[in-house]
Amino acid sequence: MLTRIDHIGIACLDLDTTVEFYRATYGFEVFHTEVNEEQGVREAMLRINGTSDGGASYIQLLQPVRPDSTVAKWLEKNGEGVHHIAFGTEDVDGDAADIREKGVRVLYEAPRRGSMGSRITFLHPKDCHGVLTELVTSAAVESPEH
Ligand code: CMX
Ligand code: CO
Repeated sequence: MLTRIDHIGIACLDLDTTVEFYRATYGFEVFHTEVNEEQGVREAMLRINGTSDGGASYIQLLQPVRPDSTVAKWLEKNGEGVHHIAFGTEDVDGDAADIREKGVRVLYEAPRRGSMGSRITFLHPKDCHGVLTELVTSAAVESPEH
């Protein structure tokens, strides 16, 4: 079951400048940064609020680290802006399977690694009324001792 908004993914040209905008304008601080080589991004997670299911909600700022990455291609076409939304679930495998049964294309056979050790998959935007949609099970939910 999808129980929360995990994050909103925003594509930007320069991560440091964009992080500074979110800090100076809204007071949001960086909670975590990492490079995800597989996804081709350097990212900053800005934690907005915690939720009762052990997860939290974030703004995910994404800067491409290679020109052939999905985010680089998207930025070239669209410029900076909202790239995807992500729903949180305790069971990304089960929810992805259920959604696939409904005829929506799930992009990965099995969930891959997302921010902070989470497990993620994506639904094709053309099957979701134009919205690239990510499903996330956070590491905190799977191993609450961490
Ligand atoms: N939101 C909405 N529509 C999108 C989109 C997005 N982010 N990205 C692409 N599309 C649309 C395009 O506009 C295009 O539509 P038209 O045919 O009408 O022009 C269509 O989908 C195909 O787009 P494309 O530019 O040819 O791109 P690809 O098919 O090569 O890739 C997708 C699209 C969704 C398969 C790819 O972006 C993908 O695999 N995404 C999942 C991984 C990802 O986004 N990783 C980065 C974030 C990592 C993280 O969150 O941790
Ligand atoms: Co994301």
